[in-house]
Amino acid sequence: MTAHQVVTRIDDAVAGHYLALVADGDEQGAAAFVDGLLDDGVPAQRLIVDLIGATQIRVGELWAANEWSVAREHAATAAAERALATIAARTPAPASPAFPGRTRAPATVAAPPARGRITLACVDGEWHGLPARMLAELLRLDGWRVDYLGASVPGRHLITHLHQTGPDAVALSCMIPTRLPRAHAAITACRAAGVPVIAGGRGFGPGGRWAQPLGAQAWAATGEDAVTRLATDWPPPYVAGPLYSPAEPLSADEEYTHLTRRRPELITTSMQRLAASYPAAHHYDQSQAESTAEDLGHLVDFLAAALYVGEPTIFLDFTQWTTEVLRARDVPPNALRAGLRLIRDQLIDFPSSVNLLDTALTKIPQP
Ligand code: B12
Repeated sequence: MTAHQVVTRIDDAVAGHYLALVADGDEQGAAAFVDGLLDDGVPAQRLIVDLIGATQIRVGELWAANEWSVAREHAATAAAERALATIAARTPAPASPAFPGRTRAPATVAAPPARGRITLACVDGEWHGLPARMLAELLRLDGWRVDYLGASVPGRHLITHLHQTGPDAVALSCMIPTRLPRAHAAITACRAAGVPVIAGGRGFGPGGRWAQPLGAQAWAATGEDAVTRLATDWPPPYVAGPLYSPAEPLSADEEYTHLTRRRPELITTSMQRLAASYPAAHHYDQSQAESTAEDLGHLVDFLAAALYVGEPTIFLDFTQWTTEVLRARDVPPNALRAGLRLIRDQLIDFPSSVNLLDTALTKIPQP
């Protein structure tokens, strides 16, 4: 594709060219390409959703299939962030009070009326910052003043920020269900501070099924849905009553607490016993041992989240996905099986945990 070809929509050639740029970690190239597409008249929203977002999902598939290293994924994500920043720089900003009439950037899009102020944050421990950044730009384009707080925002800092800025809404992003307990705490605190919460991100489950039980007043599947919801149906009606009322109210609460408290010990003991049940681990180098310990940590975290929400699929989907990720890296299913058994053996007095671990074990393919 040459620079002077005029592009009006995002087709395979455009997507392929952009993927090649981010695959090469070419931040400048990705930014310049997006800049050119804006010049051609492709709407910023389409670039954010159909180009940057769709490519990021493809990046994830390439990483999961072991075609890309984590470093290459990080470089691609950095290039995507630069591309988003380019779009932001081309978006009209409010006039600066110090220089009335001067905007911070040349206005290439007609400024929509201001809708209000919104705080956007990723839940504590949630490092998937890009989807939230995409949402921030979509909301900005729709006329919101967005305070984007970024990845992993501790709940107490979020609340301090709310008191300082008095927003009309909080948008809370959670991409992995292991962060749901923290999301629950943050939502509860935001509501106590009198600010309604819209939740989003795939961590809230299919159809956002855990958003409302955890107290969020609204949920949206995509950034564009969130824009519509906030523009047409906000603030949501006040609903009194308990914030958490799932069908099975925190039935495994005690097990969850135990798991989270004993997390370090569960991992250390599993690592000490691993070679006895999975002999290949005898020859692990430092980095293999570290990533195994990290994987065990994820297993414990997903197990804990499944217990917290009372939803087995959180754990079972993760073990299925991990089986595939390990397979792509030539790690046989027996390694995962050994890890699950080692955790199980330490939780023998905890029936919900044992039940979940046993179910996961039956689903791992036999050698
Ligand atoms: C890039 C990436 C990473 C990067 C993140 C870099 C960054 N700065 O963002 C890194 C390497 C850090 C990472 C780490 C991990 N990741 Co990751 N990651 C991804 C990946 C490939 C892309 C995420 C992304 O940007 N998607 C693009 C956007 C467009 O996706 P989207 O969901 O459609 O976004 C929209 C909505 O979610 C919504 N939305 C998002 N937030 C909000 C908020 C509100 C309020 C609203 C209304 C809407 C909304 O709007 C967005 C725009 O339309 C996804 C796979 C995927 N398919 O998404 C996995 C994925 C999210 N990761 C996953 C996992 C498991 C992990 C790790 C645990 C992996 C590991 N073993 O180490 C760690 C956990 C880190 C942590 N604690 O946060 C899983 C989560 C599984 C699950 N749901 O159970 C996924 C889904 C991969 C998979 N299984 O297929 N990851």
